[in-house]
Amino acid sequence: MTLTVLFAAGDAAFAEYREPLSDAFLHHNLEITLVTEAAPAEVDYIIYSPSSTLRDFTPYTRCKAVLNLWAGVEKIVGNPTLTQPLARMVDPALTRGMVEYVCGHVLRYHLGMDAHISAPAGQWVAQEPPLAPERVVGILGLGELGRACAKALVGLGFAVEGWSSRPKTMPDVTCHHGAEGFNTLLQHSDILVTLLPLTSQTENILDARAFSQMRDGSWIINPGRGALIDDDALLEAIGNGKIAGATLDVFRIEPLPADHPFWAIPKVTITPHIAATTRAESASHVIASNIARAEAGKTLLHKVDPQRGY
Ligand code: NDP
Ligand code: OXD
Repeated sequence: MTLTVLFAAGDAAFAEYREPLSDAFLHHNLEITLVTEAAPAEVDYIIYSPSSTLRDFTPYTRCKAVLNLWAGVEKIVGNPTLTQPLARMVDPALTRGMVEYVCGHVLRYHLGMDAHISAPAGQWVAQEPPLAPERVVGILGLGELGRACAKALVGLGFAVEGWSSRPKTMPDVTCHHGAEGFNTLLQHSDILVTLLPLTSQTENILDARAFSQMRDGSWIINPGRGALIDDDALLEAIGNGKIAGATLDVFRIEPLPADHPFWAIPKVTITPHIAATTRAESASHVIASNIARAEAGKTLLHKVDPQRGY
């Protein structure tokens, strides 16, 4: 039977995805008509990204699943018209990208690289950074991405601690959970990485109270979501030296408006939501294999729990 798959992720993405998706469908023995427009009642699956104009899922009565091209689902999970199962993107290439981004920025702060990069010519100031085991990297969120980053940082020798909603165990990682665990992680971390989804529970989780618990001169790396951080509280914490530097990849408004104060602060490094991009070839295989699973009557992988919001 031929399935109709609606690509609702924007025209630019369609140009990028059309061929890799067709190859992946073939690879998974799926007969699929891939379209950007269709009568809603004839659509079997929807491939979605927040750049889509699709907001009302009600008419898609035959649709068996909505497959998000993004790992984060905060822009769709609360849609009251979405009654179809939602799967988010979990992809080895995306995970690898995040591991590289996080390790790169952790090493930059750990080694104090900025001091050398921006040192005036002729300035010969030798510093001895601590070695990795003396440096605690705290990771908020021990999901697909947080766990992979934790493992890589352990491999580099860092003392890694993590925090999640439910209790977890991980080799060589001190795992915390709950409100008390959150405070402990903040108090221990020299470098704090935020890899939480944005939900009503996590919005503004890094606020003035949280910053006040952190070590003096600690660093923050946020590739999670902009609204995890209270921007004003971060500006204040940087201003008073509590936070020595922040690398931010995600923002409440993207692109970050030109007049946002973050742009003017040298201690803030801004990257344009590139920590881990979804790459068409690998993501297409994830989508195709999930459709193949659903068609074989198996449960969808990476299904979002609407109650939890991630
Ligand atoms: P997962 O859903 O796999 O993991 C989420 C983790 O956060 C889990 O460990 C979960 O705990 C924890 N968590 C959620 N809510 C809470 C809470 N209230 N208190 C404590 N812990 C909580 O997500 P991923 O690792 O795949 O992705 C994380 C986020 O990274 C995405 O939601 C997205 O926002 C961001 N992202 C950013 C990208 C970029 O380029 N900047 C690219 C991709 C993703 P538990 O395990 O107990 O459920
Ligand atoms: C995200 C993504 O969720 O790029 O940020 O997948």
